[in-house]
Amino acid sequence: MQDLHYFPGHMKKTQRAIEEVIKKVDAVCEILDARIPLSSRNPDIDALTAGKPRLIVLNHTDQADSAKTKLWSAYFRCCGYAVMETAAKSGAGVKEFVPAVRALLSEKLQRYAEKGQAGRTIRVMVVGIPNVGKSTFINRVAGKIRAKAENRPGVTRSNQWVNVGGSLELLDTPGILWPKFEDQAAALRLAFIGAIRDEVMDLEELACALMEFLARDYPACLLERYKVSPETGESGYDLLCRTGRKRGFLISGGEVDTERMAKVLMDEFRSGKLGRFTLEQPEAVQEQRYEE
Ligand SMILES: Nc1nc2c(ncn2[C@@H]2O[C@H](COP(=O)(O)OP(=O)(O)OP(=O)(O)O)[C@@H](O)[C@H]2O)c(=O)[nH]1
Ligand SMILES: [Mg+2]
Repeated sequence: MQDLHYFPGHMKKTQRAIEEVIKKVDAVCEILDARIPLSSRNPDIDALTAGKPRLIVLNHTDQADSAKTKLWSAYFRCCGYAVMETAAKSGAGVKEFVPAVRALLSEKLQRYAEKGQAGRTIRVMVVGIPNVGKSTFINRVAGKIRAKAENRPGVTRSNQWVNVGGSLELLDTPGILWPKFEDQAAALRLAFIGAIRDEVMDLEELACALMEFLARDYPACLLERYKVSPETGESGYDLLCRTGRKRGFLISGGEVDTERMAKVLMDEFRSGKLGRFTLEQPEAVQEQRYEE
C-alpha cells in the first residue's frame, strides 16, 4: 500500500485554532475511538493542551470488544487521565460526562463557590481525529442537535461553541490528525475504521489488507459472515476473490468483481455487520498488571 499522508490545509488551521483557544478553556475532552485507542490519538495534543485537565472519552464502544475497552480504560487511568466509555450514536454512557467534568474541575469549582461565583461558565474543548464522533457526542450532551454530524471525516470545518446548559459550554473542533503518518500500521487501522477519506486511498488494497488482518486475528468472523475459512499463507487478494465468488459478485468472463467485494467488506466491517473489533491492545506486560 502506498504511503498515506493525510494533512489537508484545514488541519494546520485547526492546530493554530487550538493554540489560540486553549487559554480560554478549563479542560480538554479528548475523544478516542475504542477500536483503535492508540492510533486515534493525536501525539500533538499533549503539547497543544499542556497543563489543562484532561478527560479521555473512549467512544464507539458499541463497535469495540468490550473486554478490551475495559483494559484500555484501566490503561489510560493508570496514565493519570480521567476516562469515560461511550457510544455517542445511541447515547450510552454520555450522562456520565457532566459529573466527570465536575469531578475533574472540583478544586476550581470549589474556588468559584467560595468567591460566590457558583454558576460561572465552565468551558471544555472537545478534540479528536476526524469522524471519531465529536459532534455526535456534543449533541448527545446537549440533548439536541447543535452541531452537524455525518459519517465522513472532515464535516466540522471550524471551532463552534455549544452551550449545553448547566453553565457548561463545549467547543466543537474540526478533527485533527498528525501532519505525517510515521507509522504505516497505525495509518492502515485508521483507514480501516474510516477516519481517512476513502477518496485518497485504493479501496481494493485497503480491503486486501483488512482481509489479511481478519484472517490472522478474527478468522471466525469470516467463516460466520462469508462462509470462507482462511488458509495458511493465503493472500488478502485471494481471500477477497474467494469471498466475492461466494457472494456471486462476477463480471463478464466469470471473473470476480473484486472492487465490489472490497466495497462490501469495508462497509460491513465499518457498520458492525462483521462483529465488534478492537484492533489494538495495551502492551502485554501492562495488560497483566490491569488484570491483577
Ligand atoms: N456506531 C457508532 N457510531 C458513532 C458513534 N459516535 C459517532 N458515530 C457516528 O460516526 C459518524 C461521525 O460522527 P461525527 O460526530 O460527525 O464525528 P466528528 O468527530 O464530529 O467528525 P468531524 O467533524 O468530521 O471531525 C456519524 O455517522 C455518527 O453517527 C458511536 O459511538 N458508535
Ligand atoms: Mg464534527
